[in-house]
Amino acid sequence: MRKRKMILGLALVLTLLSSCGREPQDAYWKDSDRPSAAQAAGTRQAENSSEQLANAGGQPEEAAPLSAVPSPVLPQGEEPVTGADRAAMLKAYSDVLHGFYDGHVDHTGQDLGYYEESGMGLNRFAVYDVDLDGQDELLVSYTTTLASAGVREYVLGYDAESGTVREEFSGNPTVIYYDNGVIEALWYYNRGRAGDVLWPYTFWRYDPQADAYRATEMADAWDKSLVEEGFPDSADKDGDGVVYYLIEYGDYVDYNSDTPVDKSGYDTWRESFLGGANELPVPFVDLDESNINSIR
Ligand SMILES: [Ca+2]
Ligand SMILES: [Ca+2]
Repeated sequence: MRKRKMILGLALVLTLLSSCGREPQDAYWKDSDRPSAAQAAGTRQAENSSEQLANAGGQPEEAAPLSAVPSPVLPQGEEPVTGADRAAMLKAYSDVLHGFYDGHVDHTGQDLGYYEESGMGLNRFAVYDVDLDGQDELLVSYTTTLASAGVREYVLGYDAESGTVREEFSGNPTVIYYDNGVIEALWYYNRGRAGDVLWPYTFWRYDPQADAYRATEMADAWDKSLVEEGFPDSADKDGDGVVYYLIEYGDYVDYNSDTPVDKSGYDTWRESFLGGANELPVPFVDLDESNINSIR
């Protein structure tokens, strides 16, 4: 009997040891895959889940380029949330935050997973009027999971009429918000030919009618020093060995058949989204009990 207990005990120890050293099946989020702070601050790029879908051969929503974004502007027929409605809004936001914090689920109840070793403190949120429509959104950045689909940043709005929280934007973290309704969202990976030139990204634009952001166009680059064969020298007018690919959201970059532009064309394109815009100082705080309670 004693011998059997010893064997059982040994088996338990071995099981614990092996599970300590084993990564979960769905773990493929690695720090090396993420843009560094310097990359994010320098070239300012990003990604979102629908892009992963596009890159994986899925069916992302159609690109919907919008004309110039008026700002700030309320969606037609909407009033700023004030008074009792604001209290209800903050209660709804608080409930959503508790979902992330306590249950590791997003506003729809989807389980995002939780990687304990990274600690809940890495997650952040803000209550802030990021789309400049006159009412505060709830922004949540959730990264403490090994499930790649669980690593997300959300902009959630509140519908006072139905008393519900709904999504205005979601993508992978490393998102830059501008004061003209534009979002710059870095892709999940930079595994093409852009190297250190830029981290591929997508521009989203706020649509006041929908009170939501829409993905519009994406930027990628080809650094000749990484891949020389087939490099489109004819497009590289300034001869610096770099050309840029500007494509519609949902499309794929085909380095062999797409027509690239040079730096000046890229700058003009970027200016068409960001000309005169400033980065918004979104006041993110740690996702913890005390900060969640402080919003109510
Ligand atoms: Ca707003
Ligand atoms: Ca060039």
